[in-house]
Amino acid sequence: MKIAIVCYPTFGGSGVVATELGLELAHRGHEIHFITYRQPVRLALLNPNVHYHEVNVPEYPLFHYQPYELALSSKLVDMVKLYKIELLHVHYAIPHAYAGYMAKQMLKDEGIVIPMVTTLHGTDITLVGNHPFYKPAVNFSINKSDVVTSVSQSLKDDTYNFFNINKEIHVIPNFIELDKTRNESLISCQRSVMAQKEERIITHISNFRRVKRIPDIIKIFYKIQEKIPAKLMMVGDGPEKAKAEQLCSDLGIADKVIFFGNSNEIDQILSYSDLFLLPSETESFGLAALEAMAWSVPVISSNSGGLPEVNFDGISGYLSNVGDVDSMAENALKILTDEETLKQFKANALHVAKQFDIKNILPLYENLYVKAIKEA
Ligand code: GMT
Repeated sequence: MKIAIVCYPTFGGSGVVATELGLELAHRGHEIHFITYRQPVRLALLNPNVHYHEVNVPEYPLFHYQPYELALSSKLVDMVKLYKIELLHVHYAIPHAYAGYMAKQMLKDEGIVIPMVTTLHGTDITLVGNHPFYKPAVNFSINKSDVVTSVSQSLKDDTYNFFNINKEIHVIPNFIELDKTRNESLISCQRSVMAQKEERIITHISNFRRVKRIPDIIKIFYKIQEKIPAKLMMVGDGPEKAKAEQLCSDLGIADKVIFFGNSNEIDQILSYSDLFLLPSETESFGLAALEAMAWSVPVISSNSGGLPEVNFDGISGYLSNVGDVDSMAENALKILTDEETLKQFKANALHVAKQFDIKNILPLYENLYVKAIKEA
């Protein structure tokens, strides 16, 4: 199939999922066209089946806001015609589903019928999309999609609750590529640069937005390091980072916390981590938790949104109520203080992650694509 993938090219989960999906589809022989405003961070172009088309929005002083949707829908029309693309898969409703619908309409005028699959990722529904300023347009573009998927049952339920949706929503969970090679000597060498042998390494990765409850992470870590030697790896960047650095300094633990900023070394950092913290206010899925589990890292998380569908309580880690930092620290210590328990949780985390192997999930998308093209 010839498929156009529209996504955000940044470090965010929706862009990562879209990119990994496109790359795996390309490996399977499909022709994939990424259409977005910058090359996605995880996109390696060394594959003849992978194309990247940049959306340019010319600056014009008259426009207070540059019209990205307009440029995107025009680019979609042009690329569909040029490459004979058969299907659009848009990740994140805002504004991609909206722009995709406009492209479909323009193409229809020229006698070209193309189906559109929209994947809902979370913040497009739970945090941003149901704002009154966006809601009618988001509702409209979801209902006008030919196929709608969501990354968890929880997000599907939220979408039906917040919007007036007359379409079936297919739950297709996010996935992970498990065939990564572990280089044990490299791992132990990098680990020794970051921490002493006896220190447990605890990690958090996100875009440091408020929804991630960054201060909770610092508070949980503070309680952990009171009981056992430990280091905290904070990976990513965003609006809450400066405050988090200040909090570490106020608590006198700045020397035990490393702020990496945005990093392309996620796999390396996870490979030597002992525990992952994700106490978010909400997560439609929690891809970062799954990425950690794929590296055998147990997860301490909140129990909101789709997190219970990924992190299994008492198995791959523990879940607590949002904001209950005492319970999260207690659970972390339960895992970290005993070598055998840690070993068991690590094995469990990997075992659970295997359920989300891309090899199991990708055919679910392929089947929907085939059906959508047939029915278009
Ligand atoms: O979590 C973020 O801040 C980024 C956001 C995004 O749109 O990229 O992530 C959302 O989509 C991810 C991929 O499906 C999910 O794993 C995240 O849970 C979801 N974030 C939220 O729901 C807050």
